[in-house]
Amino acid sequence: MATLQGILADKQIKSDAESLAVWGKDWTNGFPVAPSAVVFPESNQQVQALVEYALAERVGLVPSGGRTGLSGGAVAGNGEVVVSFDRMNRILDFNPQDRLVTCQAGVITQSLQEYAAEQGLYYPVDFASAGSSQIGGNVATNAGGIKVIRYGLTRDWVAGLRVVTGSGELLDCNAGLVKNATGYDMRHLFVGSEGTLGLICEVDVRLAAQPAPQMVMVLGVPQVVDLLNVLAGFNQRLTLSAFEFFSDLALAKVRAHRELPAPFATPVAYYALLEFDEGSLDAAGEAFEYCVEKGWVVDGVVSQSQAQAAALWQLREGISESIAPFTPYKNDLSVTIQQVPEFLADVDQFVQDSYPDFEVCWYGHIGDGNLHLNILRPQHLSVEEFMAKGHAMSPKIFALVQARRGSISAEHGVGLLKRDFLNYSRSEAEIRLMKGLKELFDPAQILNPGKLLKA
Ligand code: S2G
Ligand code: ZN
Repeated sequence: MATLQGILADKQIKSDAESLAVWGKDWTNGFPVAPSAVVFPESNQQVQALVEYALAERVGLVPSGGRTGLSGGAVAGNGEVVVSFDRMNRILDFNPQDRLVTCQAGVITQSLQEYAAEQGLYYPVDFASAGSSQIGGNVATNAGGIKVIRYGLTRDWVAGLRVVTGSGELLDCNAGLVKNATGYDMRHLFVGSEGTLGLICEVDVRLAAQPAPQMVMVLGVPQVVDLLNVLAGFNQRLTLSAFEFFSDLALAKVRAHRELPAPFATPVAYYALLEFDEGSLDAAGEAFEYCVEKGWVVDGVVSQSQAQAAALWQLREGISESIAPFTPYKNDLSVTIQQVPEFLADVDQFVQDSYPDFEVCWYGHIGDGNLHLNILRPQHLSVEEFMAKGHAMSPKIFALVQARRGSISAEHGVGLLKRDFLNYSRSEAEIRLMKGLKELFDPAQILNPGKLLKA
């Protein structure tokens, strides 16, 4: 019989109750947590040996990075072995000519951002959990965040991967090449696969040139439909690095939680947060005047320093943490940009009609069509009662998404939370083909079993 002790040192294996509870979950609530062990490999070869062990013992493996996931993608609820990449956290190489940095999967996103800056370059994927998330998990979920409208998603910066498949093979995908026309690009199969096709061990990350110093503007937008008019008004005049939005309720929660001042005095239903190069300040001023003349914007503020830019960003990036005490029922939806206003109004109306006592907290990356719908738990409902109502609500919201050919999970992944609703965004044919790929890359179904696809 194979044993974990035969593969790893004792310090690399944990099975005490506290460790199982900590490493057996992510930021998602409501799913059972019951791994059989947590292991901390230190090399690609040890990851391969763990797959051999799992095949021999017929036990599932759940890959675990920063454990910041929001769809239950890193939850181990059925005796699986959690494979944590915490000890595979080194930057292995940097190549200035190719602007390539090779990271082990456990490198913290913020550490990569800082390393890039030290080399005079820039890693442009950023989001609130960057201080905890790991690059391997970012690749496994194709993490998006707040700079997507200018720099794209994680996928756009992955130049190569070393991945161990469910058969124990170590694949070296693309090796950092810019051009490589030699058949199917396996790299892009693993990006967004949520650990179900392979265990990501190393990532070749391409870096960008450092941007100019950025400025932040927060605008008051009374009508949700005008958010997209404001986006168009600014896009016509300058290049935006970010275009985020949040509702007055979201702002109220962040201000209360972090004791922050309002961006300006005028009360308004929606806020847009924009970021741009400081050299575009005049163009931004013209866009602002144009939007005010059109009646789309009623007030605004622009950062006068990097400190104030960071303070304004807190109003957006602090939302998730500030509403967490209300155990929100989360949805992470996307439609094409031009559909956003009508879609948002449709969902808002549905929730108000069906659940008038629910507070709806809207925020997100509206510049790329991604809306975070967080419904706050009323005090009179228990978490279980509220989650049950949320699950009952989801199919109706997903039907509104489906009608617009949108996504029921824009950036947080499918995991366990959205698995049973995949058909609202993917066709039967696509789901069948995804299951075929799963059988090809993980024939024994040991990799993150039950996630993303129903067995
Ligand atoms: C955001 C963070 C997670 C959430 O703030 O953009 O992706 O939905 C989210 O609270
Ligand atoms: Zn987001």
